[in-house]
Amino acid sequence: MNTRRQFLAGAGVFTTAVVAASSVSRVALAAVPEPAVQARPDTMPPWVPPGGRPYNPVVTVNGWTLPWRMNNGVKEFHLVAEPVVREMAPGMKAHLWGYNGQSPGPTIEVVEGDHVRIFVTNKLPEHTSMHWHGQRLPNGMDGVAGLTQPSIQPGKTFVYEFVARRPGTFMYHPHADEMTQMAMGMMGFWVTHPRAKHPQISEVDRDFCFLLAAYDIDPGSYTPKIMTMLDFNLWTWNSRIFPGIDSFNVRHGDRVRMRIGNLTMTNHPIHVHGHEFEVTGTDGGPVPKSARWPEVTTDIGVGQMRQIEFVADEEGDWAMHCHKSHHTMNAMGHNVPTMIGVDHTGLAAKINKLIPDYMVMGERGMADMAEMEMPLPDNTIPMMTGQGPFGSVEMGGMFSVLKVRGDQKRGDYSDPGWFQHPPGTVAQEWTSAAPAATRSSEAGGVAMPQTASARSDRNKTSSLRSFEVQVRKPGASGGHGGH
Ligand SMILES: [Cu+2]
Repeated sequence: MNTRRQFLAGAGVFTTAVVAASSVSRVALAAVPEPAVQARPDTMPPWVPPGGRPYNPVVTVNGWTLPWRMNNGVKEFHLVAEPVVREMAPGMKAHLWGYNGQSPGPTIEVVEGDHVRIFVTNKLPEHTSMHWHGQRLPNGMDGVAGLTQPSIQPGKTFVYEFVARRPGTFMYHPHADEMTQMAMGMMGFWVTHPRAKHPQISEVDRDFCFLLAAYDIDPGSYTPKIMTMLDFNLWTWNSRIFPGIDSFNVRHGDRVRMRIGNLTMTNHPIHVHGHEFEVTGTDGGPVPKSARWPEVTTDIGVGQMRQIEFVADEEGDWAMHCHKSHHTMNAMGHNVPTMIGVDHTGLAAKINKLIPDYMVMGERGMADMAEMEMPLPDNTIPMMTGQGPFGSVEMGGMFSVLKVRGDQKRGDYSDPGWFQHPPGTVAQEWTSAAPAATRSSEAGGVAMPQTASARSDRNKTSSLRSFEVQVRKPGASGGHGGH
């Protein structure tokens, strides 16, 4: 995680790169703003715009905001679709496709009513397009290759132009060879701030955003398997996995907003410890205050965006994660048989003759995985990892920590370190005698007495099967296999 010094060192560091003249004509180059490129995977401080209408900028977790230039009243951005190397966590890099040096691409922030022009340059080996997910815009700007525009061929630049008509949380991603391009990490966030005080949009002290993305990268390799539909093994926030996801550092009493978009192939119930939040906005805009209810977990469906808000009024280090437990594990956490209760005695010695460093795991549960020192393939993060102040937290994937501190300064997003618990407020071992549990009967009851025929069918495959046999004419061949 970021130290304060690293965080400040990263502040405002943007490098610019001119698109190679061979890929874009000189005439176009003169009109297109230089694309900003960011190679660091750290959380960049909020980008306060130098001009235009003011707003309270968002912070993209392990990401950054794309600078723009004003051109006769139009906000101009330049996105470059290109292969990138993304550090998913220290010790693991992935070869992805993204925008302006990163996956996900930089966050675009504008104000309701802004006239926006976005240049999109394609430096990929295949065509692409850009869809502005959730926006009201002219149909021809919607970015669906083949339907609303020709695709952007390699080396070409397209320009999109529209007015950001409604405030809210949006995403951008290709609508061309989507299966490949989204599996490779092509996506980004878009925030449109309200132009004035809005009755349903609160002003907040901290405004975070991140995208949920899933990858299937075999341990020891670098490139996602794009044909995977369900069996992903890396569950990421902004293409980062725990322990590589920065903590959410806030001041005690801050009103905190988190904007979350889901571009994976499954839903993610996002759970925040220690606080209740409300969903204050969805894909379609702000939720009316009268329609909100308190939650500690909210499910974010495929293709959806949610804004959650809460007052951070409990100090501490609060876990925050997807509640699907396989989504808080890294690669190697799947396709492992359950070995709880299996006696491995003697097995390790036999396997060790073949594979010297092999260790058996799972006899007592999978926590051994966090402690094991079995060598991993290169470029692989342990399945369960992360060292907290009290030991291993045995997590991976979609997990981070909300750090609420009384002495965090306003606008300071740096990591304050571990929480110092007041004396007597930490769960501890009970060292006196504890009474043995009183156990009730082992046999369960039934809601109603079973019928005689159900009892007699118990040894047949099923009562339904015996019914089928009865109604089928003798000798008739059914369509069922096995008959
Ligand atoms: Cu999940």
